[in-house]
Amino acid sequence: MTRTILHIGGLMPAELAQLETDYRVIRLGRENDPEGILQQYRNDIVGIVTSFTRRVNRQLIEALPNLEIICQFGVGVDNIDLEAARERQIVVTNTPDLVTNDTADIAMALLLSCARRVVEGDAYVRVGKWANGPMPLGVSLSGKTAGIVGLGRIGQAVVRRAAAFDMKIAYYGRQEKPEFSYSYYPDLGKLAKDSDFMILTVSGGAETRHLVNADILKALGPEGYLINVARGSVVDQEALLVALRNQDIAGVGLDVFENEPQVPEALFTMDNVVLLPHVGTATVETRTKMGRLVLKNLHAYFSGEPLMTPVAA
Ligand code: 8YV
Repeated sequence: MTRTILHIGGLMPAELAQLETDYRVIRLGRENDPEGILQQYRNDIVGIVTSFTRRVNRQLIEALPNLEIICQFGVGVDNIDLEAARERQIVVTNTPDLVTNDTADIAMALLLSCARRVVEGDAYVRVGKWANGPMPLGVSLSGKTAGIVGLGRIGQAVVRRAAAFDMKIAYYGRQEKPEFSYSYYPDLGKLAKDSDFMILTVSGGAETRHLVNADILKALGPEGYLINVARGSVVDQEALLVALRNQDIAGVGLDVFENEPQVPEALFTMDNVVLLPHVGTATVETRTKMGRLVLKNLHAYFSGEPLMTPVAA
């Protein structure tokens, strides 16, 4: 029997083609009438493949009475209503570990871009400003404090990179991690105050929503930079715009936004801002591995084998 999988998001073309070889796949993004197609196949769909920008909410889960597994193409699962899945004993998988290094690289790219004005410098040369004189100076990374918010897998990978740039390391998290000797701050405001660069690598979701608010940004201060490779929801975006306008902080490097792919236009005209379109995992190698892991999880589940990377229920 060919099983029916609802594809909502994620996967590179080769893995999507493989999915279509192995299963009957409903590609929601290609349907003119997604509601109608869901209605038509609601009893057949046993699995969902999705990615961060696509919501798998309670309404969708409840509309699919035979849904058994949701496979996330990514590590963060804050787009999935885990509670609704748990109630129905629907299995959820994600793609941890694979995404760690590339995401940490993007954190460093943003860090360097902000501190050394890389993006601004590129534009400076291209528009011919250089001939009229040098551009404004940047700031050094070495000797500065990187304040990591969330010392999980990605946070630790950022730490390794920041340490190689001779930065001091401090971190905030729910709990101290005694296996690391970096300075632990149970108070985010204090970490912000002592950080030159505050780097967000914490998970998204209700628990971390607007963790970085106006007070935290004030504490970061006019010489502090904010780097976000976590989730847009972690930062109060309105408060961030105010802080940038008032020069309460020195600058910001963002790979993620509150309502992707919408980005507040106010950011487009600010110099002290570097913007990326959520590319933390956007390399051929990583996206391919993520897709293969999605396929492996699906295969394991339907073969009755242990899942590769289940999300804890
Ligand atoms: C996205 C991510 O899933 O891993 C995560 O949590 O945010 C990313 O890998 C990716 O952009 C695919 O949508």
